[in-house]
Amino acid sequence: MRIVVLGAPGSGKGTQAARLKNELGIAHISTGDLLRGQVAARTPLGLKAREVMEAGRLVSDEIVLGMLEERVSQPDASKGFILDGYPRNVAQCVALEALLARIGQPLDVAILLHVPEEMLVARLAGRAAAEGRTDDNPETVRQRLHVYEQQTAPVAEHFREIDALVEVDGVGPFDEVYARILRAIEHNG
Ligand code: B4P
Repeated sequence: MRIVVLGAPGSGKGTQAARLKNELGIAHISTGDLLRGQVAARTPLGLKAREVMEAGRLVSDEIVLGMLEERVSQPDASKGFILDGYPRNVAQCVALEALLARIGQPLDVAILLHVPEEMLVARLAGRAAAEGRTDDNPETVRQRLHVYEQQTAPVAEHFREIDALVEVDGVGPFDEVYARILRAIEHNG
């Protein structure tokens, strides 16, 4: 099964995708985690990505696609995967469709998590306090939300047009949101 999880920063993509991975026994591929891994390892790619991430902008499509292609070719992704944080703009959406066609693994469903902006800001402030992620400061969060509206929201529209989009209310306790996602997959996957 191939699932895309879409939503604004702080909507719960990473949180819920990690749980889905255990339930469905497929790989969880987070482009944010892959990039943070490169930053932590101080690779040339990570050094380039770090500044962009700290400014709340998107890392170049070419870099992210290269990482993704490498990741989906690993054995644990052969039965399927949950994509968390990809695609994030229309060009990445086109690249993803070409990649999935090439590897013969078509998309089953795209899940869009809805959370009001004031709640997103509060969640990310909570994570900044708890984990100290450098891109969770208020100024960067504002920029990330802007990038989401401008560049990522059109991706959801694309999935809606091809009848692959399922919208889920992302407000509420973790377990409740998770149950809604499982129901959405059962009915649409
Ligand atoms: P990501 O790692 O994708 O960061 P994110 O959008 O904040 O989502 P994340 O999954 O971490 O958070 P979640 O909503 O689960 O991207 C970071 C940066 O990497 C980007 O800004 C960009 O620079 C770069 N990047 C990544 N992918 C890229 C791509 N494809 N192309 C280019 N650049 C890319 O959770 C957030 C918080 O909310 C957590 O603290 C969580 O505990 C809390 N939360 C979740 N669900 C909740 C609930 N139901 N109730 C209360 N709190 C909840």
